Amino acid sequence: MKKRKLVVFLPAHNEERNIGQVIERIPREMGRNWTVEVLVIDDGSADGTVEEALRAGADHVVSFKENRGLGAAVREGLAGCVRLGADIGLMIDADNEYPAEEIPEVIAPIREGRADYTMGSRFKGTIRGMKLHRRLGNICFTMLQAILLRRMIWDGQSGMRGFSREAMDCADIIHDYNYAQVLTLNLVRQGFVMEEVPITYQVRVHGQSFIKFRKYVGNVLPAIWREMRRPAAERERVPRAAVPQAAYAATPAGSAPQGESKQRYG
Ligand SMILES: Nc1nc2c(ncn2[C@@H]2O[C@H](COP(=O)(O)OP(=O)(O)OP(=O)(O)O)[C@@H](O)[C@H]2O)c(=O)[nH]1
Ligand SMILES: [Mg+2]
Repeated sequence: MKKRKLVVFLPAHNEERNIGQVIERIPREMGRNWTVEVLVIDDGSADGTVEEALRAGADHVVSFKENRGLGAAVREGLAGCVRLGADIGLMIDADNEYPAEEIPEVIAPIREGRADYTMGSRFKGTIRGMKLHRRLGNICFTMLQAILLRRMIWDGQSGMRGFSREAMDCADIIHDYNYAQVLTLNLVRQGFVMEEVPITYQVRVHGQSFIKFRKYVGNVLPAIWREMRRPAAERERVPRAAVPQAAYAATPAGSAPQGESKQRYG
């Protein structure tokens, strides 16, 4: 029986003090029928992020020559998962704030065929150390998405998300700066089923958040506007009641990504 594959990908920019710990926390055993691979998207880091990632056991690294932004890195991560033949992709921040050992729970709704897109929800789970203004910012941006999609969302800015193969194939991130809101709007409006899973979150111990309020709002709000103006091509919805494992076919690794990047696919 052909094994199924989970690719865990980490967008990273100058995370040499954190990325190794995240990779070491990733469970490599997911049951007999599964293989787990780790892909790092290094967004022009100027420190030892890549060396640390490889030391900790990363299987594949894509390095952008220059910093392109988190949206561009996540776009490349999703494409990389598809190239590597992943049945499921799981994105996790490289700053060691999210619980890599809870990956099995976060992808469970996809494995069980209930969802195409999952978000590890801090607000449904446990939050340690998040400052008040960050909480409020998260609540406001989450409410905006909930209003636009007319459904309940608990945590629209999570840095831990799971994707079915089909969701990875169809996801389109409209800007390079960020992905958090526009990716959810894009996938849900295409008809993909989203589910939130409670997770345990601990604010970063090393390094700095890249979020600068004015720059964030100035980039994210126009991108949400542009995303919402795009026609949402509703997919033909085929109910996928727990698809038997053998029915999934892993696609062979495809062509290399375009542009300024260096790859070390294992
Ligand atoms: N691709 C890319 N990733 C970045 C950049 N800046 C930060 N990151 C990565 O994005 C992830 C999240 O970064 P953070 O700075 O913690 O931002 P955040 O998690 O959205 O915000 P916080 O709530 O403050 O933690 C980490 O894995 C970073 O390494 C960047 O310029 N490009
Ligand atoms: Mg963070």
